[in-house]
Amino acid sequence: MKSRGAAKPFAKALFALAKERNQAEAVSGELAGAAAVVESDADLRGFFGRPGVAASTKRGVADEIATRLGCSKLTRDFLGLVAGHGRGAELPLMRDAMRDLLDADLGRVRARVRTVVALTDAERQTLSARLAPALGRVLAVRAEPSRTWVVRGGELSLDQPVIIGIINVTPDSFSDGGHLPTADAAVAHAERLIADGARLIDVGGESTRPGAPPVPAQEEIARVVPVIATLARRGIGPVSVDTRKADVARAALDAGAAVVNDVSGFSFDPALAGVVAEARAGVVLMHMRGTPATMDSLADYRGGHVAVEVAAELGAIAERAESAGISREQIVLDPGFGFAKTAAHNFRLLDELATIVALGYPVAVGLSRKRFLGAATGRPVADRDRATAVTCALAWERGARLFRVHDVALTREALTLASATTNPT
Ligand code: PMM
Repeated sequence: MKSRGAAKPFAKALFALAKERNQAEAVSGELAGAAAVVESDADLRGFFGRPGVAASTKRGVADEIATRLGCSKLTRDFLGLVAGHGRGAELPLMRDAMRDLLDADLGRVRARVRTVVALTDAERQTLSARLAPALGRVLAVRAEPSRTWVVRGGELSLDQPVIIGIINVTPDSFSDGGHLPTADAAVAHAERLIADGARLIDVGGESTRPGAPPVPAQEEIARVVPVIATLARRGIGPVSVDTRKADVARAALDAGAAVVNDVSGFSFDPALAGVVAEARAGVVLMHMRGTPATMDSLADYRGGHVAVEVAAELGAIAERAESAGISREQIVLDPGFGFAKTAAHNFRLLDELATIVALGYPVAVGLSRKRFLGAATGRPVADRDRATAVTCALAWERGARLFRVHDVALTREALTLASATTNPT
């Protein structure tokens, strides 16, 4: 059983802890505090430090606590590992293990748990000092996840999954190019997506499939603006424009768009950040490397640590966006499934999505009908909506809040189940 009531004081304790960042006492207080929340028994505060309690018992209690608090499997594993050790080893162990969690390498966490107890006090202190800021950040995100996303003219609640329905007005898009040949067909499709449960409509006029040729800005504007203007006039939306170009974004925002979705993470057109800042639009900043023409050759991540490298690059992108005058509340990050990633990278990135979520911004995922889903299921592109729905549910469990998909109805069903499981009433 998970208790919503229990999560509140736990979140508060974590938030207080995160504020103090470097304070070791607070770290041990977090574990003890969590125990007290669950059992309402002051004795449990000392539980994890008490000698004579078997490590397996401590691990069992930690797992129970984490389960009741609705923690992810990653966090449950982490608490279990930490809880199995005595008080002396607990703090440096926790911090060190947290760093490896950031690296999303549980194998290394386990190995370190076995060796870190042998470190000297000085070594532990050095490690702790180095790891404390990262730990603080992770805990702060868990304590106070973003609950809303500020878009132009309003905000979207993130308490429930946000499904972004895809409208590609391109002759050659990756999975659905050419099926909406007129603006009227695109608008009718958008109406259907909203009826199916989409809370944002993403209109794109340039294909980003691997090797796709670039589209001139005027051509892209001619494709997307009539659709966006009609949607705005008829109150269908809110609408996002999927573009890398400042001129296209400006025209789309003028026509009524509320969000800019940039697959290049502001790396294609240096003027785009200023356009978003000035319009106070929401923005989705996606990770990729190179361009659609070159990205496949850039799928190289040191030691296969794709989530860590993507998180580092996305973190830098978000920082640049904030320096350009875009507020944190306007930003959503997207790890860019299928962009400069092999099938193996995509699956690992999905499994380790918590590493991206730990950056502290709401996370969107674009899994819909992508090649790596076909690689695992053997299904052709037209038959990957079930795979999309399943992977969206897995992404929700790992902290994603926004889901860009073609088949809204099917994904909505999967996400309704996923969110009912992690947010029981
Ligand atoms: N994928 C595509 C296009 N735009 N935008 C975001 N934010 N995330 C994505 O993963 C993404 C995107 C390519 O897929 P499509 O051609 O099927 O639209």
